[in-house]
Amino acid sequence: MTAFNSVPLSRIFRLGIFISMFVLALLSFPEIAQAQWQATVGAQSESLGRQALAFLPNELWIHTGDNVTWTFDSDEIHTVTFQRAGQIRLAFQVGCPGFAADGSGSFNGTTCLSTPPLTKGQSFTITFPTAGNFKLVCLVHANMTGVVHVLDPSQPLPHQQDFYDDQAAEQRKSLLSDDYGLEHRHDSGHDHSAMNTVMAGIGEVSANGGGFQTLIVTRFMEPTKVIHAGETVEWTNFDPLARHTITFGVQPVNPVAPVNTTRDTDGALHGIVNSAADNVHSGVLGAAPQDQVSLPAPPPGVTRFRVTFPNPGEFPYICAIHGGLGMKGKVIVLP
Ligand SMILES: [Cu+2]
Repeated sequence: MTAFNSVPLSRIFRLGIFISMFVLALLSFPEIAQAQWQATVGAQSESLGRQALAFLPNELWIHTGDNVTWTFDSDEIHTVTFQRAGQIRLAFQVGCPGFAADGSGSFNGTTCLSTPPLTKGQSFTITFPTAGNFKLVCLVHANMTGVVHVLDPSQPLPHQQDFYDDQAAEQRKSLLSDDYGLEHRHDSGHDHSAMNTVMAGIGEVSANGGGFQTLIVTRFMEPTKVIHAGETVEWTNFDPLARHTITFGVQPVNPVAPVNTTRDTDGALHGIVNSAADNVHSGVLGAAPQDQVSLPAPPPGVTRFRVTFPNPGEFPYICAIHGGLGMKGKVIVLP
């Protein structure tokens, strides 16, 4: 029988010496251990209504042979993806094509590497055996990029892990803070006195030395709208990146195509909700991508959706893409 107090002091002392020698060995030969770096993917407010679409931080300097572990921290999905130079970008459902499995992989610039779409609590580790500057992207969100500078071990690294931890915390705070005043912005260029308007999402894209980081607000800014029978509500998407829908009734499997709508002369889509049993769906709202050299010019996107309510009642709706993050609203129609 061994009791707690029967461990001899000499044994504890020997253990102490052993640990000291081990620590000394680590300090004396730092180049033996391949460094293990940490970064975060995504961040969110407590309500989930603000999502930082960002690698935190989005720029790292490491040595060849080092690993980077990216830990995901949002309910919104993201990928960690390194494409070959010049590779055509594929849909996030497709991957590179294909996804790296089992939580780890290696990237040397010649073969694309992508995680599947991952969420809060999951992580993925990538080894970089070859020197170079490698762009990091999320396949789900266009304006979410970063870079990993992989240097030869003979070159000094500018920062330690502490620096990156501080930078990640700073970037997270800056993206999720209220500094933008986004929720207080108004559609001043569009002021029909007869129109009841709701902002359907807003966001902000920013850039730094590592690439692009984006904040999206996955909320209807006036989630409960009170109107009178016969009136029309108009929703406008103000987000430069995220697409949203206004969906009454059944959520369609494919959110892209509108359901039970007609097109107004200015291009906005329009539905009529007579009763809570009606299915009316905007399809995805958002500005068209910008014209780019050597690519065909896209037509204007559908940014506005109107619904007319002939009858009194309460009509809940949801964004079919971000409902899981709490992007929901209600129209109360008084007689
Ligand atoms: Cu949405």
